[in-house]
Amino acid sequence: MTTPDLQRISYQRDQVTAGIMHVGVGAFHRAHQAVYIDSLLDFSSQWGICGVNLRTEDRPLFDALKAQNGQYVLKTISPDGEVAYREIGSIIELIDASAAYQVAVSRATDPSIRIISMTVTESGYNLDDDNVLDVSAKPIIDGLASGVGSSIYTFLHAVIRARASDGAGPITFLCCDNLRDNGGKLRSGLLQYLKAAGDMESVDWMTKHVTFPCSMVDRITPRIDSRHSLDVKQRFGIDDAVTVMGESYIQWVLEDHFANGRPPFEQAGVEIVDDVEPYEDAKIRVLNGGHTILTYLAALKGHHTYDAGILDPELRAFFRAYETEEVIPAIGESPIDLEAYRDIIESRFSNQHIGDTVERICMDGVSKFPIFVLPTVKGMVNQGRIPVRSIHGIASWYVFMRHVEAGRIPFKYVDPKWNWIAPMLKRGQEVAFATEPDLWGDVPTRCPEFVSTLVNEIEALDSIFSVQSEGVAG
Ligand code: CS2
Repeated sequence: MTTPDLQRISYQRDQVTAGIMHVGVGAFHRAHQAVYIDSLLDFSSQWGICGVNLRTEDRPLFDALKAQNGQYVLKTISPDGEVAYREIGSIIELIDASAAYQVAVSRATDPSIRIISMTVTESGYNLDDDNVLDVSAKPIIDGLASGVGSSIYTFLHAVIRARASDGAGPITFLCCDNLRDNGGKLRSGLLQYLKAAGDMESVDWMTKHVTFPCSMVDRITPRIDSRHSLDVKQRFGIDDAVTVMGESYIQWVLEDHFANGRPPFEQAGVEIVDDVEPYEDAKIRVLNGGHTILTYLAALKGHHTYDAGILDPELRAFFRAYETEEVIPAIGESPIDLEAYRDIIESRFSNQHIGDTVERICMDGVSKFPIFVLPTVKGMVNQGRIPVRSIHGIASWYVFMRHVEAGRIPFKYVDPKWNWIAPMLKRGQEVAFATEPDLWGDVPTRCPEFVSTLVNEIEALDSIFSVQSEGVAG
């Protein structure tokens, strides 16, 4: 096998200035937005990225990125195994706000920063199904009390106040997380936060000077380990502790709603559209929903990687049935060819070369089901149908969590809302889980069969995967 070349940075990095501040420079950002911006810097040097970290637990990664001056190697792999390596240099500044909050806020107040974008995960917005902000969530309580902290709202609040007092000019807040109507959700969450803080001046400034474009982001970005750093070292002699890997596929669809200019995104292949909604809706339901519905069954069957899960004939048939019989009919009319879209996603999911783990996709189920799966459930119920495939997937998540409690899952299930969901896993609490409005909205009241079918499915899967009753304290 010939060694693929490393595509080197072709612009003058020292000439680049930051026009975007990005909060959350994790693997997804570095394999997605930072790559698009990197492509633009050849001819548009004022749109470099200033990366910001808000979370103390992310400091090690952030420090490692900083030690490399924000530069790293991206590896991509196509479903047929074609590999490419590229150097990415678009993150030109890094500020750890978890250690130096005011430094980040005052940098955001520089008029040259015209966009603040973010990837803080679905659970980072603390919104329920009706977009109501959970003011009892710890990061929100802490932020409201002290004016600093890990919540994105606390940071944006500080930025608004500083920009308003400095006359720094309008700004765009760009959400790049997998939420439907992500711009609208960020706006709504921030507005509620400012009101909870009693800061009506900031509400007024935000209303006049901030826009919140919606966006759809897409690239499967597996977690990687030290083997990849070794690979980069051996091939190219580069010490890279924060190298990233993604599938070759990449997509970014953006609403053209920027308060103070924007990069010429089109030139890097970003799709600029008037209405992102059909794209983000399809992506969240078909791709993220497809991931979520299958991953717990894959874990219960002992698969380590997601491709192994979807290549399991039983699980593949289930995936296709879920998409074809429930997701696509629930979406209904769409400008997108949903069957073709499903097939592309199925082929991406089957990529055996990227080793995307079941562990990564399992994490954070409490936040994911209401966003990724509930719209399909609701769509089916609206059509008077019982979403049996969705229910099967939901039951598998529940049984999976019982296995987590019983110590039978060979990886750590990470869910920021574990303490909230754990009591519902006890024997006899199945109905409480199946009727929980924070998970299933009004579906249980509108469709009692949802509850009874879910409880039966849990029982059936419990016996197939035979959790011993003593494993879960009753
Ligand atoms: C995944 C996403 O976390 C998940 O559940 O579905 O991370 C997915 O890989 C990305 O959204 C792909 O764009």
